[in-house]
Amino acid sequence: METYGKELLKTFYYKMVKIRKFEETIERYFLDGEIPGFVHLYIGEEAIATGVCANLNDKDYIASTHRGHGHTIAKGADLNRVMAEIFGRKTGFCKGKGGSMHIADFSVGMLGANGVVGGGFNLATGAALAIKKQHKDNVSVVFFGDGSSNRGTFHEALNLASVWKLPVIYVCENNQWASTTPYKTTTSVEDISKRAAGYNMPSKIVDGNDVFAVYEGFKEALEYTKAGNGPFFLEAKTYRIKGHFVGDPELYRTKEEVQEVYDNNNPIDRFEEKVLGEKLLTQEELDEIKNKVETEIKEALEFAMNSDFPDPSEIYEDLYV
Ligand SMILES: Cc1ncc(C[n+]2csc(CCOP(=O)(O)OP(=O)(O)O)c2C)c(N)n1
Repeated sequence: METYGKELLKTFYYKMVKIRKFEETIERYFLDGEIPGFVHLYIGEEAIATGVCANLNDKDYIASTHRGHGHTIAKGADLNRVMAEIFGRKTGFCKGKGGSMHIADFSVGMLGANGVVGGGFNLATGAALAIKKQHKDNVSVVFFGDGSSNRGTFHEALNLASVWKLPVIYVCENNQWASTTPYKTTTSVEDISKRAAGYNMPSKIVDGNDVFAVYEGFKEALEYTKAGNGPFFLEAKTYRIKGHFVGDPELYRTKEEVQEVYDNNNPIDRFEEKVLGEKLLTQEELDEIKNKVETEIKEALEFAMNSDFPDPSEIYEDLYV
């Protein structure tokens, strides 16, 4: 393992706790009927967005999924506007007309969550084509679930990215479930990354619940891609701790299965144990970060709650660019 400075360690913790607390807050308000539409939570997968985005800057692009809050927060989008969008308020990124699955913040390179499973592949690959055509040195990243790797868009995008040697990194979040379906019952390979070989693309598997492993695995991908070699495939093994969406009765798996992961393979607990055990950070430093996050979430909630809903007369605005 490489040596980590305190600032980076604090960033890891800050981002993971921010995502976790944000998602817990959204869950509560959704169940109280305060949030319209649908929400899919990223709880348990925080180390992936955090470890990947810690390697990126605002000029790099990411394309996200229906489970996109964590990616958005990790990429540095303004929390107030993320919250406002989910609450359907005018001050949100899509003026409250998109909601959870349509959050985008181009100012930090976040090209968008996506209600279409597999919708991010071609967006991110297209962005990588633009980077290449413009001779820039940034990269494009797409986060996607194991289930979406069975869509045609996955195969089309990987093929062209490889042929054209595009600066794009495919980050598979293999959380072992696609809605109600265990991925092993629908997917021809156990490791999704095996599919990269079919497109002549190097790949790597990392423990997606270990932020250090994700950070280092992605760094390797970035170095490869930035050197002009073309795309790279990173598979992060993880687990979806919450239901597919908030309100999912989860009749397809046992509570014990989920609890086992929550208790023994929780990315935030694992990080705390490591940094405290190896005396890399103190309990006071962790508490300070947790308090900062609590304050930010509270402020974002106030911002959202005090914002107006869009006026029905605006419904046809912003449909075309
Ligand atoms: C094109 C398309 N097909 C089906 C759906 C319905 N759907 C929403 S999420 C989902 C499962 C996605 O599984 P995966 O890609 O593994 O992501 P995860 O939910 O596990 O993060 C499905 C089938 C959809 N939104 N879009």
